[in-house]
Amino acid sequence: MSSITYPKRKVECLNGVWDFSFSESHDWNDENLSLITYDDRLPVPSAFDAMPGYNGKRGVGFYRHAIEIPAGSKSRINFNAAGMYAKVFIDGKKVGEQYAAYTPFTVAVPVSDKTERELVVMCGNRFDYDIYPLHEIFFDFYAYGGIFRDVELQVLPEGSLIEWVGVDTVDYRTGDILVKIRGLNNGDNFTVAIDNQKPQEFTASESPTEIPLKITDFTPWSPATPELHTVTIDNGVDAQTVRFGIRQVKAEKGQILLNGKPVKLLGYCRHEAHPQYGPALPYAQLIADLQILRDIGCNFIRGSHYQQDPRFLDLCDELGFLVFEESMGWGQQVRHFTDPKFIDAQLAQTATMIQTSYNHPSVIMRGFLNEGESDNEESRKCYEALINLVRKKDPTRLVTYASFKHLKDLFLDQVDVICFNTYPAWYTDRNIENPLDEIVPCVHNFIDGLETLELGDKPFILSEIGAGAIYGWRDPICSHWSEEYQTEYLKITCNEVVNNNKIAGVALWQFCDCRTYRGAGALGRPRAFNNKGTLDEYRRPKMAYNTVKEIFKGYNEK
Ligand code: ADA
Repeated sequence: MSSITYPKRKVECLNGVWDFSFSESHDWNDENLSLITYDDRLPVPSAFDAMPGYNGKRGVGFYRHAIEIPAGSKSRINFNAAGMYAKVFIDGKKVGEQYAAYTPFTVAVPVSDKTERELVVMCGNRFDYDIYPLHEIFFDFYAYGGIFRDVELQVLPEGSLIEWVGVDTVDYRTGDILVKIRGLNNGDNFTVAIDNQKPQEFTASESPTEIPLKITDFTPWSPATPELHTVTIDNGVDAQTVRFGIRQVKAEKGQILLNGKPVKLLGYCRHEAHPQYGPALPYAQLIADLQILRDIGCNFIRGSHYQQDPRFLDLCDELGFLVFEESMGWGQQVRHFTDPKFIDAQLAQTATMIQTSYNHPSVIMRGFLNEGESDNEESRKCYEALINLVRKKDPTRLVTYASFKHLKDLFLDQVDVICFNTYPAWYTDRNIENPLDEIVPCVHNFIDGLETLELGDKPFILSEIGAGAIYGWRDPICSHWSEEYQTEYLKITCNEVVNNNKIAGVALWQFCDCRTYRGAGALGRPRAFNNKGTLDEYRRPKMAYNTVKEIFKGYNEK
């Protein structure tokens, strides 16, 4: 089931085949839709530029769909993601827009006495910093356009709505939880029901309303026991059921503790990507990816480099994976971190991410700004704003970001977990004959350096490390790009991770190959793919698969 349901709203999934039109030249500011000719049909969800008719094209895609809403009813449409940016129109009138590709958004449908309504979503995929400062041409993952994730129509009841429900574990040993509710007004009567038990009655006295409760019969959520519960809030008019798990995550003495016990995080960075679908992955693919990760012996996924599909997080909750969730960012610099437009967009997408994934027990840590210029004093304001935002919005998760400035990073003292992205033995001096010898000393140098900086008490994670291999490229001299080299590389890395108790975890770069830059940007990316996957883009295992599996499984069986 979906982890959020609305028992008193009429909910309709709008996924299906919609009318479609594409224009390479349409001006993004031109909101007159009357001249658009819908000469094609496309699935929703889809990335239109991953579809055969529009592969690689940049411009504006128009998706159109007829919807039925009872006359005079209030309603809204939830989009789980649309890229790179989108405007939504009902009956030709703009009702909302979104400038954050992987971030959900909602539009209110203007009430009408007509039942038949026309929904048009305009999706732009041209790079333009002024329109969309969050995504740049230099990012090492392909920027698609389209309606990437599920679309849902909700016909709303008349009266006040339960807008949001969040559940905090207060004590994983006793089952004490805190239920937070947004949308209730002072004096409103409402009920709270845990799982399928009898509802208890309450009266709201503040906003957000906070209700302490105790679950009596439970096993704390963990990868081995992914037990889930539900809470239903009902104010007589509207109701919302959310799913949660009882668990606590803490950083202590260099370790990550899940329900009081140290856990070593073993896993991969994963893009939501497939050559045929771009980021609009079919449900079966999400499940297949998790089956593969489980087969390798992983308990950990870094959702690189943007908010993941809520269906994927639902599955992580159900199957027992631990997730490092991050908002979109890739290698941004001081010029971004000093631009109020960028900062505002960054804070907004991160705040939405936190609100959306609040009840997923799988999400144990949150980050942002992958590989930003975090060794520069001028970046401080932006980093601190994000760190404070994440802590304030959700004090129950760990705060981090993936740094490639390593020991020169200026903000490590402010995070709960130190995450370094590093590529010893890959991006290295061409005069080194045995680059693989660099891996272990590089990792030890970080650990020693963190001790010297008096940061040794914070858990340390290798949030990226890896080597490229072209699927099927075997080479007796074990050169760069060969499956042999990647296998050796990951063998050394994984052995170090499982045997070194100063390493709290690893997110190997990366789960599977994925499409990246086109043009000269791809010079270091054969096939225009990032080839550091342990599987290729069709999820065919490379030679390293069994090596990583043997090491992770060996560790898990200890
Ligand atoms: C970076 C980045 C990844 C990828 C990787 C690589 O660390 O965070 O997205 O680009 O490098 O393959 O070089």
